[in-house]
Amino acid sequence: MLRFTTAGESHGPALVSILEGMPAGVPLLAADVDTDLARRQQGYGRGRRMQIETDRIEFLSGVRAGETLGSPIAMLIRNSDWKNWLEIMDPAPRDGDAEGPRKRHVTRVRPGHADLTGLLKYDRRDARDILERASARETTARVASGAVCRVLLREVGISVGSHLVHLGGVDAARPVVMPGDINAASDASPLRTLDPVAEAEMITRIDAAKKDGNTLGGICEVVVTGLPVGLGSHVSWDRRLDGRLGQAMLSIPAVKGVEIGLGFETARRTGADVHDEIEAAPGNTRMGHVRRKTNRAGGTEGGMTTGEDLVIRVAMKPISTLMRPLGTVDVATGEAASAVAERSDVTAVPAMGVIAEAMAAFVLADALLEKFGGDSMGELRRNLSAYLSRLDERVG
Ligand code: EPS
Repeated sequence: MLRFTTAGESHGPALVSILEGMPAGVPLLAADVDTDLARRQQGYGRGRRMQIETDRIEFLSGVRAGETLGSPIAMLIRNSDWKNWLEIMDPAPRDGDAEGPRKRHVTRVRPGHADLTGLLKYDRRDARDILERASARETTARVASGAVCRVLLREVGISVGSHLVHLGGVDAARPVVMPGDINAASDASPLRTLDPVAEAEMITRIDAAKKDGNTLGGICEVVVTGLPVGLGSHVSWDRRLDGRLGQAMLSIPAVKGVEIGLGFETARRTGADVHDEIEAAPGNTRMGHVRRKTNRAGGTEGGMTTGEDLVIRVAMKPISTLMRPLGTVDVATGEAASAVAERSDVTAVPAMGVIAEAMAAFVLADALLEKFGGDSMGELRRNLSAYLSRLDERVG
């Protein structure tokens, strides 16, 4: 139904995001996308690069007079840092290239990064040929397409938010009652966390890691509200929503784990303490006039949305560029060496939450279009409303 692709190197001229399959008639402004790009750039613990960039999109296609056309939506995001990398990243050969490597070539490959495996697989000598694309800069383009998906979801009452629940060994307490607008609350925090006490301790740890030339990982929780029952399907492995969300989340650079609802904890409990009892809820059309007494499942059963909040936790490892470099091999000489120590972030977990929102928005917009179809927003709305009417007739 929906697909997107991105292109661009971290220090190249620009990033491109192309989203195909959006219905016509979705109201869309560049500002809708730029807001999410700006949110992704925030977060205590990021490096100097984020002061160089002010990410904004230019629509190249697919949008006219503030509405989508149904055609592919292409978005361009220019890299301000490109002007400092012209010589190094020039697509054309430069005089002297044949005699030796360009400046800032990388052979002291970083443990934990794509550097080494990429060099071997793609038969390159300079890890810059790998790291420029492996860079998390690419996630800017994901957030652009995800922001368009977010607008589609918003049009039918679905909202996607996130908050940081762990950083560098410190857990944030989950509020007893989640704020109605999660992002309004989490974006106000420099770490996008809803626990101010934990936030102070996390900041102390980031400062200490920076001083030590080290890096930190963490966990973000994505929460999606307003979903109708029945997105995804139990009938085939590749239509199960949990699997599709898992793939999308694990594709984010440095992400090593995903949980839905209680996740790994379900394996430690008995069935009575895992499954959510069902009760009648007359008038709750979106869920089929029932609800769960708890939401340990995190909003899916049998690979389909239940209509309860979708709760996904995403774990990110510490960034693999350390200012106090780890031991490696210099691939130019085969000798033991210290890994390259390029400018980078101490942590980017707050940004990862925004990226995880974008990936969730994409998967859910795809599942929504799969269920309700529609070349136009009007058609999608009619189909959704016919489905909800059927749910009303059935149990109401
Ligand atoms: C990154 C290294 C840093 C980060 C970058 C990801 O960039 P630079 O190499 O220019 O210092 O700031 O993240 C972004 C540019 C971004 O937009 O998120 C890396 O090596 O992955």
